[in-house]
Amino acid sequence: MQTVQRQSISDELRDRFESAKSVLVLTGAGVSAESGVPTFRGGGNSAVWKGMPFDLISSARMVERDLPRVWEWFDYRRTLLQPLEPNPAHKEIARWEKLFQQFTLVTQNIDGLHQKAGSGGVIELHGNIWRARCVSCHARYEILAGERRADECVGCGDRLRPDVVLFGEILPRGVFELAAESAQECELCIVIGTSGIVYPAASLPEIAKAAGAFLCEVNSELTAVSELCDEVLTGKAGEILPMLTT
Ligand code: BV8
Repeated sequence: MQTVQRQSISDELRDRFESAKSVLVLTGAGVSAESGVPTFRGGGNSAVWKGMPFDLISSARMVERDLPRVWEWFDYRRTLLQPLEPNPAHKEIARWEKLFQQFTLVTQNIDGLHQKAGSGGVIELHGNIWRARCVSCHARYEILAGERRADECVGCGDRLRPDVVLFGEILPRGVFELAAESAQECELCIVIGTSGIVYPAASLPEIAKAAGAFLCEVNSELTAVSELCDEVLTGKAGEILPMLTT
């Protein structure tokens, strides 16, 4: 079935947005693009750093093989992120939190920009770049912008690693289950700025749809999720999302 791409909100979506009691929002790198955060895929090719594809440098294997190089990659991304601010898409989503009885925001992003925009209770599926964790006792440490980060755990002295979920690693206990529960219960699921390729995150729209939710996508291009959707809004998240409340 040909996916119909819209630039304006249908009456059906507006009605469902205004009447829904339980809403799930899933975001990916595209929601931070207008803040200046590079996405991983776009324009057909995927991010490469110093000759290494991102899903290799961001993998469990690399932590075992060369943790200092993994830190170099995440230190570089933190310096990029530090001056960046939330954009209208983040701010709009933060406003939605108060509009619904049950509102769940699930993100694949590790940039912390949803929280900076005022969103609370954000389910971070893949961790957060502003945290480190001990490889053996799993103690967590905040990394402050502009400050030198620690290498060792003050508790047990072992090495610290980025507190993010790398490829080949399972998600933190209970985090995906919490998101899947909300997907099962929501009446409206809005998928924003994700290519829908990375699992298990990409299974959340499938769970919501199978449970009878109205599935809507906001993305600047068609994705692996589009054909599953009841409504596909094509354009920039920062321009489209405010249309839902005006
Ligand atoms: C796991 C943190 C158990 C680190 C990340 C099933 C099938 C196939 C493969 C697998 C499978 N199950 C598991 C796998 C393996 C793997 C996987 O999914 N591989 C993919 C590549 C096929 N999954 C895993 O390894 C997961 N763990 O399954 O554990 C296990 C263990 C061992 C073996 C098997 C199973 C862990 C995955 C998490 C990895 N960590 N991030 C870091 O950031 O470096 S993933 C990272 O990449 C992000 O968090 C995000 O999830 C993903 C990037 O995707 P997006 O966010 O969608 O970004 P992308 O650039 O792709 O797209 C941006 C979109 O925005 C585009 O569509 C663009 O059009 C749009 N856009 C751009 N600008 C705008 C816009 N839209 C609107 N407005 C704009 N302005």
